[in-house]
Amino acid sequence: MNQELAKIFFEMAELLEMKGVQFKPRAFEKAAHSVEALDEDVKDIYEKRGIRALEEIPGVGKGIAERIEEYVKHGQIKDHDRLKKEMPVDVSGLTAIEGVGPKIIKTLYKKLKIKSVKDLEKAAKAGKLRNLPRFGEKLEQKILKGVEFQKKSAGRMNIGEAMSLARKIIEYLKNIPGVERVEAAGSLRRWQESVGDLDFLAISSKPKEVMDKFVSMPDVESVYARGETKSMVRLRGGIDADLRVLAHESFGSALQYFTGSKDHNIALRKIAIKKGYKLNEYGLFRGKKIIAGHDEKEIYQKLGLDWMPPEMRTNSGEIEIAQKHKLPKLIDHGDLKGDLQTQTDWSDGANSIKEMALEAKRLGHEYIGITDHTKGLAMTGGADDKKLLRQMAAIDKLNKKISGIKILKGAEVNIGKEGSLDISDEVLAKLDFVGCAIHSHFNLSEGEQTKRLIKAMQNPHIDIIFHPTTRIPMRREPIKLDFERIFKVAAETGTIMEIDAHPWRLDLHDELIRMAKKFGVRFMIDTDAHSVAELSYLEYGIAQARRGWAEKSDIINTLPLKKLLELLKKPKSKRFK
Ligand code: DGT
Ligand code: CA
Ligand code: CA
Ligand code: ZN
Repeated sequence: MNQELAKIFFEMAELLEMKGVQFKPRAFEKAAHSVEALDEDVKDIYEKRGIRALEEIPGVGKGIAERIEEYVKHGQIKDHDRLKKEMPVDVSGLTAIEGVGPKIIKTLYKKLKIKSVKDLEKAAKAGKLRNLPRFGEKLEQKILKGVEFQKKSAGRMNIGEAMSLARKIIEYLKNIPGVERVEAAGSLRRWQESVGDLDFLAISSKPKEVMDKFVSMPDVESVYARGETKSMVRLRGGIDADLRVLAHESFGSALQYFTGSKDHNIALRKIAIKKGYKLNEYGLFRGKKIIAGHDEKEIYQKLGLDWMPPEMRTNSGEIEIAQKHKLPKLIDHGDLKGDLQTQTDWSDGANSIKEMALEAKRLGHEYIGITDHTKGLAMTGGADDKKLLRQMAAIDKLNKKISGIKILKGAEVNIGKEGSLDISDEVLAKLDFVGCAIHSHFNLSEGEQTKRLIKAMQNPHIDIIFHPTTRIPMRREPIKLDFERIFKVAAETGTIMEIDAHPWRLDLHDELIRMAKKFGVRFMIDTDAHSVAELSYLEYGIAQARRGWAEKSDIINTLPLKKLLELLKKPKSKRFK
């Protein structure tokens, strides 16, 4: 229920914003972020522990808790319905398009009765947008580009959403009597940033029962096919899922086959053929005799390869180095010692510094870096020099009170159009570490954009570039950058590149991580959390790093606190030499 509810709250925030209501939109947005990232379902929280427990969710006050209660009880929220009646538009669809916000949606609806992305595309193609107040041809083109970009990823689901959905289904399947094992395969097991459908594999002594239960899960919207050993369903979340029940002796080969990628499988099959074998989802065969199938590792070994993590299986060189037994040892889940990009209620986060620190401690971190926005990002209430100094004093105080976690003083300094920073060097010098990021002027030319970022990297106080390409998966294209130059300068100046782990960032992403590593660039994996719940997102960044073949030593926040501080003390150009 969390995802549904988060979607409603996001929509209410946008609808209230359109009406020009103050403050409330931010409250709904914060609650949406918080609910979206919760482990426990709000329905369970409410049914087990009542409305009081709902109020304890960060970013959820009394008013919002009552609406959650209303939704659990009645499946709808009256205020939401009322808002929708006034403005019956597909808010989440429209706002997902780059350049389209609440104000624009309002104008589009009032002037042209545009309700959906389809309506919008039609109007833009007909040149009807440019004449609207404050629109113009440039915005019309931008919107059209946004629509096209989104079409490319239509029908796919973000990894964060897909993973939490899949985990729930796996738990459900594991609890069915007779089920011995359940695994997710496909793009999800490879931690690809977007997922087309979910592929589940199971071993069970009672396949029929598993199929019955699978097709009648509460999440199922419709059933495409129900067979003895294979079923396919449509889930309410808007994605399809397959389940196959297998015998022990072919589970490994099925897991290998259905994990893919397809290109990786085709390359493997060629190797098998060369050796005189046959490879398919039922096993590796010599003639009619099965020589491997029970275990995935065995398949690779019999083909003369080392086993490799699913994240690497893209047929982009991994097979060749597995044949030479030279696979890298990838950074692993559990290797990180802390999180160095987090926002608090000092800017646009939902929680206090203390709450964030205590949650980081609970997660087993040694340190947490607080990096609130700066004044260039005015809508977040970002800090100027003075406010940042006050925050630093507050963190010093907290560090004296709290044990078991070190709070590091940082900032997410805003990069201006020409690469200027909005905090003075004097104050930057006082922070434990400094990140900076681009949040505006996304449409500059490659030359201008590259120059802009290089200028920021050349500042001796800037330790790290946060979400370097500013892209948003399935929503916003990356800014144009000359990555060879960027990574060269990053390596020369000792500027760290972030792997932003937030599932709606993943920036740098796999391919760029692999490229940057070749230049000797170092990385940090951070959550970009804006609430305590989002501090759990590190795993998505680790997965991207693994997809980018990064090793533990490439990632700065695998260092324990003491080593990290020693590193940060050195002048940045000498850190990695
Ligand atoms: P998705 O669902 O689009 O995010 O991507 P996948 O990789 O999960 O693809 P899916 O669900 O169509 O199929 C799961 C796996 O099954 C795929 O990764 C590799 C394997 N597979 C599917 N079709 C073929 C095929 O035509 N040839 C080979 N060799 N393998 C295939
Ligand atoms: Ca799939
Ligand atoms: Ca599939
Ligand atoms: Zn923020």
